[in-house]
Amino acid sequence: MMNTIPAIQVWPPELAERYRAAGYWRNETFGAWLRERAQQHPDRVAVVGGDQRWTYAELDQHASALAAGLLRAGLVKGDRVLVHLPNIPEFISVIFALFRVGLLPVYALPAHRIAEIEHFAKGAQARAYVGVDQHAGFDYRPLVRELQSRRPWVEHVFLVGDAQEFTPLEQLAGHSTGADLPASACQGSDVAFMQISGGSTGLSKLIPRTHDDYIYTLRESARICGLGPDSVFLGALPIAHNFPMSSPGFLGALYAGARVVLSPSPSPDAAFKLIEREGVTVTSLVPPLLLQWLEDAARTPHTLNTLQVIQVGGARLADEVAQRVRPVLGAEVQQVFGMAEGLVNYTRLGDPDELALHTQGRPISPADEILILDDAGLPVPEGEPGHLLTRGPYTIRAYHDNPSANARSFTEDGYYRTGDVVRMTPEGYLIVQGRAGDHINRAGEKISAEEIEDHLLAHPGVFDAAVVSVPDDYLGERSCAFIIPKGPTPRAIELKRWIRERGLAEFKVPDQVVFVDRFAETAALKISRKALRAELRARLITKQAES
Ligand code: AMP
Ligand code: DBH
Repeated sequence: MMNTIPAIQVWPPELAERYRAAGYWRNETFGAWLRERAQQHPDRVAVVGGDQRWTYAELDQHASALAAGLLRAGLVKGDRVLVHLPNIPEFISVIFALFRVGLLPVYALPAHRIAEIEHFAKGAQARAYVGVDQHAGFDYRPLVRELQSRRPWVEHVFLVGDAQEFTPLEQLAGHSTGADLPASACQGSDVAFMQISGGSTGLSKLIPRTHDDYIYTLRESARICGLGPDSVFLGALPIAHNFPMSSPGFLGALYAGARVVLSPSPSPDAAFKLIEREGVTVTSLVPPLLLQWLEDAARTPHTLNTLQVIQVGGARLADEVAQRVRPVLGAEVQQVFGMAEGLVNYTRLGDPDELALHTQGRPISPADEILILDDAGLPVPEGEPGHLLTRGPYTIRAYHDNPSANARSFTEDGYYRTGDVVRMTPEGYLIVQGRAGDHINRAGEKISAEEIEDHLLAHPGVFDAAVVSVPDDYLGERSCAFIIPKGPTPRAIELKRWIRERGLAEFKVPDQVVFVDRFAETAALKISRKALRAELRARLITKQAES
């Protein structure tokens, strides 16, 4: 079993030196800063979730005890651990336990199913899995059994709740306090964890982030978003997502010494109660959720007047919706345009409406380098739309162990091709126009057309398949699968069930299925899938407009 991270392409030494000299990278580590906070303000509440309420000292102790248990179980520094947890306090104690001893979390979303989990287990060569027995009506234990039978190197399984034949997480922490462990086994330049990409082409890719680069974004994000000891951050979206994790998210909130409140669901029902009870000041939402919140806020019995900032990101926020935030929720809207690969843009608090409501913000760092290029790779004239490329002190230089994706996604001089089409205002703010790639941004969840097509093609009744995005009033975009049947036409519902049974996350099930006899000539002529998808999408949108 390999337990070191294969060399990743990192920042060139002269750039790394510059980022250190500028004070962006401070050789801080997750394990160490949590310990510092716990020493500075041990009795301040750090995390609230379910019926648990932990102070900073308690969070630090939980993390240490779990860390000791993980080492005792035989895991060693550098091992990767799948973290497949919903919004519960254990999410936070587990990842700090892993950080403390140099084990690397690989974050999966609660919505992920066996197909995705197996893919991450393989890509990261994960030796352990941490999850829950059940959540939101889904029993994860059969998934874990299947995982171990397919990927036997996932030797260790720790579960919150009724663990059955697996190890209860509680037991892992039960034996020792971990008080003898050092605060951190790492240095700032080490990889701390792996995030997952939304998977714009093919399957999700693993994104290695270092302590130095991620902590830099936390520190700056907390500052830009005005977080301090009195802030109360609500984790409403699944906190494994990069946005509620780090922009500034629950990690930025903890870094700033604030309180983190975890909601089991982002629905207004669950969230509004917590906002009132805990005096929540800031939260992050995707646009469709914001719509729901705006709708429900009008008739909720709960008081929401502690809310100061509502951050919205993950997908384009319509200007008209942005405008309704202050009158309805009494809070300032802050647009966030980011990506797990790195670059994050914010509108700044107090920005004039022209920027706050109509742009997706500007980069965190003066060292973020932005290129906006035309199809030929030349800079567009000022203010014109083009492909966004970026590099900087917290944007990765390569995906984990994935040479072909790296060749596609990075230029020779280290720029990341975001796949987004943007234009820049004279103030240096970005407006997201759309994207060049073929993924579907379904309420902030990115779905790869290619991945779903591959699964559809495996169905015996499918001759060919093309998956496209369609504008949707509520979701922003929904997915539509065009299918050329083979033999008798299968029913749409059967193809949807097929996708579910292949063990894919529910959000990847096509929202709409359209059967066609053939694709246009372009496909027969072997013009790219991209052109085909564009053509089908245009046809569908025209039809939608006519009906
Ligand atoms: P992911 O690959 O899952 O990290 O998603 C990152 C992508 O989400 C970006 O490259 C954009 O395409 C999209 N995105 C994130 N925030 C916004 C936003 N505020 N407006 C429009 N698109 C966004
Ligand atoms: O969509 C995203 O991935 C995203 C959105 C806002 C993100 O990763 C982030 C902020 O950090």
